[in-house]
Amino acid sequence: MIIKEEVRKALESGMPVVALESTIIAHGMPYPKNVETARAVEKAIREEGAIPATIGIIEGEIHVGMDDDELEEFGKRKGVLKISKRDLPICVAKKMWGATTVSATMLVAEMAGIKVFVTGGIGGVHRGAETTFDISRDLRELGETDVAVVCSGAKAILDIPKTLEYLETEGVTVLSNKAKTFANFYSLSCDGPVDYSFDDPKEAAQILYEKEKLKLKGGVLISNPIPEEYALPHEYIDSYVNQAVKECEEARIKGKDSTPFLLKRIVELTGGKSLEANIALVLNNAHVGAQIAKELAILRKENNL
Ligand code: PSU
Ligand code: MN
Repeated sequence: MIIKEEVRKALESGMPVVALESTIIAHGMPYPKNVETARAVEKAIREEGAIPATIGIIEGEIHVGMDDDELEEFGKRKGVLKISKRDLPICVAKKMWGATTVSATMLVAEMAGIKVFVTGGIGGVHRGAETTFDISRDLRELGETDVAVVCSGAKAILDIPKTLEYLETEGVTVLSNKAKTFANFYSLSCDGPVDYSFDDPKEAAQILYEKEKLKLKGGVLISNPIPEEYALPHEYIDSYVNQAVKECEEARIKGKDSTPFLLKRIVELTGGKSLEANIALVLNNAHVGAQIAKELAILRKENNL
């Protein structure tokens, strides 16, 4: 594992570090918006006083923290693999390029000692999972790996109530930032309630800190709704999501290819509106995630954890 100097120093001195995934760059957004977003997200984290660490695999080497050229390469290179937990050893052995999903990024973040990770939306239970069994590895990883994931809920292409049920089965603590409902990715509508909401990043950090002290295995999901001015009306986006899901089935696109197909198709159907929303929510998550990482770093330092 190659930890970028700046990230290593920050970790050693107990400064706040925020992990970022590379699948959203390589498979979640089109070039060049993907690279612009990756850079803007890193900048947002720095503005809050934390250090960003984008995670990905370059020629079989796991990188924690990337420079601008590496981000660019993840954004435009052809044939970058989409890496979930099961793909990690293969990508390393074959010395290939791999973009890490939420599950693989969580694993690497935990290995590196990073406590907070920011993304757009996690993977979850797919619509029709009762027949396809398509449930993202992300949910199991949240059950097992000690990293807090700040996101705008699960991606809108999924079955949100079933995703929430699965998170409960996995024992994942779900916290919602200033909202009583689970964030609904592109929109502000409600597909499910969240039991606990917080108003201040300190509150969220306190919960992460207590969880660590109790040595409870597994992640915490921090749900952060899209800023109101960027939210898309639910009826508007849902019709396109449904159309894309239908097209995905008709084209017999399955497994790991379905999420990239759906996101791309929804960008086309909305004339780019979904992409703008996706970028806005990730950036907002970066600010909130960095604030929580900062508060957590203070608590850990004060208590010599
Ligand atoms: N969030 C986004 N865009 C993305 C993803 C998340 O805004 O592209 C990626 C994450 O890497 C997540 C993956 O882990 O989609 C889920 O893929 P799957 O449904 O195949 O598990
Ligand atoms: Mn899947």
